[in-house]
Amino acid sequence: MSDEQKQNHNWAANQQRLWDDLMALGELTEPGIPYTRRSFSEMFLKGRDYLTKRFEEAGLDTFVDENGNLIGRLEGTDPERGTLMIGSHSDTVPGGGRFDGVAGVVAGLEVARALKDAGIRLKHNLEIVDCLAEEMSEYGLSCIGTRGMTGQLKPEMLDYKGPNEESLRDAITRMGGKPDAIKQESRKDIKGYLELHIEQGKVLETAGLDIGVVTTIVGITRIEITVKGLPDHAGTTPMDLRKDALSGAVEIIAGIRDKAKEIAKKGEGYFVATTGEVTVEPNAANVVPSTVKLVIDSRAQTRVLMEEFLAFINDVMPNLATAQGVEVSEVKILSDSLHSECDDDLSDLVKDMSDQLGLTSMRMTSGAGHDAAFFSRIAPTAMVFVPCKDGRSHCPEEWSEPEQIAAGTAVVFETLCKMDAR
Ligand code: HGY
Ligand code: MN
Ligand code: MN
Repeated sequence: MSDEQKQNHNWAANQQRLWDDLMALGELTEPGIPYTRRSFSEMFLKGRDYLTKRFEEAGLDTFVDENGNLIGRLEGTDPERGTLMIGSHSDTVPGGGRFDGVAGVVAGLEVARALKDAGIRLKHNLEIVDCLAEEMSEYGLSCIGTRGMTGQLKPEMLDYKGPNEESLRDAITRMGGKPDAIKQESRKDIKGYLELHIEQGKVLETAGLDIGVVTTIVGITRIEITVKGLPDHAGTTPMDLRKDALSGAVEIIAGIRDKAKEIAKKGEGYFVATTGEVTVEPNAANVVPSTVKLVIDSRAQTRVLMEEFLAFINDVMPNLATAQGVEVSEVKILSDSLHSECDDDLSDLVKDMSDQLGLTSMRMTSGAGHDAAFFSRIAPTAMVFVPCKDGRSHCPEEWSEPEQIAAGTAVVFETLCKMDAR
């Protein structure tokens, strides 16, 4: 981005308005844990209240749909054409940042305001969406609102349990949704979906580029592994007589790490796997661990790579525990989403609009999951990445510059106007 563009660009987006909303939302975080607004929490609802007010001020007809998504809608001059959607998510990971997700929601809001400022009424209906629970939630599922809107939230998922044994069904109700009205088929009126998101990696920053045009969004498979041992006195149980579940779990964690490195090194596509959650029972220093639950987050650019990893989980991983004298008592697939492809034609449009605005760009894969992955299965979908500082994300250091967000928003604005004219 040229210095001249940084100073006085004539993009549609009002940079200061965007930035003020982002920083105000960043203040809505659990006390002492920057920046945390977990889905289904009271703090999340505070963020929803802020967005609702701003949506209404922008003249959007604002409501929560049956899936728990917050939607701001502008009827088009020719509603029969269907709906164009700009969305992302306002929930965060624990100790997350101020940009992941919420930058995309605020960008959509800013596009709506910029259209109003310019006196532009689209032919299509326009919906700005804050998708419920994009991040992996305490109910064992991510992208909950988007799955619902696109007919991919299976009925049995509503019985998933969260804190205090609350069902996902009740949690969605608490967010203003109507779980009994959730359909097993997608909305039919969505004719295109755009999502601005920080890259959450350092490819754009390293290459000195302004915009990432996303091609593939990795498939994500999350697996819960339970390792069973025997609780015993840590002092009186000799090493060769104990059944220490954690000793088995650490071998599994190391085995998963090594298998992921082996697959990634093949150069046949992007692959990563993380053991991000470990629960030890009874979790006391003087008790031999009886049970360990691991949650694995694995991501692959192709299904072939994911199948290779799943074969390792099924055929090799249990032996790592038995070698330590304990056993894997359960392997549960929490979610299994295929990789998804953004729409070529719409992505070409994003690239053309970036060029037209004098912004540099490249096509790239997303190692992060996004709401766009679910929309891509039901409507033409494109993602606009903007750089983030040092590629950091899912941490308080997450940062992107005001003009970087404004540039991405301008690309979304111009792309939307072209989509509407088609
Ligand atoms: O985990 C992810 O990829 C996304 O940030 N939810
Ligand atoms: Mn995230
Ligand atoms: Mn995100």
